[in-house]
Amino acid sequence: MIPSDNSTTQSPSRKREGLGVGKSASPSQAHPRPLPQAGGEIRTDWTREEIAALFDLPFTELLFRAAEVHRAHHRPDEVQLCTLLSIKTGGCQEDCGYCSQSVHADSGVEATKLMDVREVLQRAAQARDAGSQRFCMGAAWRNPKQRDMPKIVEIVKGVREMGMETCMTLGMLTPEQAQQLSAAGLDYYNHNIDTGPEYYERVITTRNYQDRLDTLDNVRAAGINVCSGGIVGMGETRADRVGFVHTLATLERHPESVPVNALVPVKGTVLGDMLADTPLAKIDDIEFVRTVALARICMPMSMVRLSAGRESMSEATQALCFMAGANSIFTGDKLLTAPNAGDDEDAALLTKLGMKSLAGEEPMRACAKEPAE
Ligand code: SAM
Ligand code: DTB
Ligand code: SF4
Repeated sequence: MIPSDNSTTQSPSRKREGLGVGKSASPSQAHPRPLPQAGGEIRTDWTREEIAALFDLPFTELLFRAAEVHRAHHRPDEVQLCTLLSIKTGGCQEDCGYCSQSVHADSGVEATKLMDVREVLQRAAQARDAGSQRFCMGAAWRNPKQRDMPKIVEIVKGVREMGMETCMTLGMLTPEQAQQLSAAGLDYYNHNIDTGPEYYERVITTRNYQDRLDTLDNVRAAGINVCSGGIVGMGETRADRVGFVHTLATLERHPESVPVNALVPVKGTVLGDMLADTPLAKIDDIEFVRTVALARICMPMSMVRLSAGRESMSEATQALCFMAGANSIFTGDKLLTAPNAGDDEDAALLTKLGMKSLAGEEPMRACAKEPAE
């Protein structure tokens, strides 16, 4: 059981050679230009140059600034615990180069139908009893069909009635579908921009960056909290990581949650196969922590979720991510199809670090409730 304080409860480019097995930029040695201050001020006018300059800071300085911003808005000893469930696995028509669930991948993941409502609710109850605060449900769809919506709505209502927060990730949404989910009481919608705009088309060809941003707009307009982040370690350069943070940090309102995934390289996927046995097979730990720190500095009030890839990260790297401002994780031994760290390991790590489960409300949501002056 995770330590908790419940006192206040709450074609991929089919051109594989084009996928950017490029160089990661190395941090520059000197910083002659003045660097932006990182005092926790909420801004949506970040420039790429400012973000790049922060990225290039000496690691210790970057970590210190991120930790300062973190403390201005969050309790540094608290971590939010979320649980993931794949409610419809595999057989997805999209060609995301990282994904085991794409029909274009030869990953051995079997396609299933949408799970029965009862089974989903049973799994949610188990997660709640294990200390999880939010139940995140994913479907391997390009977009939900209208015929799927009644069942999805029933699931959202059922999980909420159990006292858990709900999050869904179902692919692209029309404005009408977003409204339907909002009316059902959905708390969060996860839809990742995945990477910077320039690298995006090297990873996915069946939809474009603007499609992702349009869905985020539809979710926002429907009044659902936005969860949007991406994946580090897909062979992108540091400039692409700057573009990724820049896109999120310049949205009209920052996402309430920003998942930062480390690529889980899956055999049979374009990226898993392409990066295997190359120096880019695993993202450099320090570069990953830098990306987390940047997300924290540029989006001070958002929950930054240390997402996929934790099972292959050392305790020390995860601890650095928490120092850099990560304050949310997925618990349990499985993500959607890939393995996760597991409750026992997480409980041991959080105990070792003296961290506990988030007890209060998320800053961005608490802030949204304050009456306007
Ligand atoms: N089909 C929906 C969509 O793509 O929006 C929802 C499910 S999809 C699996 C959710 C997110 O998981 C993706 O946007 C991607 O960022 C992340 N993801 C998928 N496979 C991954 C992998 N192998 N490693 C890291 N993150 C991954
Ligand atoms: C997110 O950014 N990470 C989660 C969640 N949103 C849905 C998904 C991670 C998937 C990892 C690969 C898998 O399990 O297949
Ligand atoms: Fe489909 Fe989502 Fe996987 Fe892309 S990431 S192939 S949209 S399930």
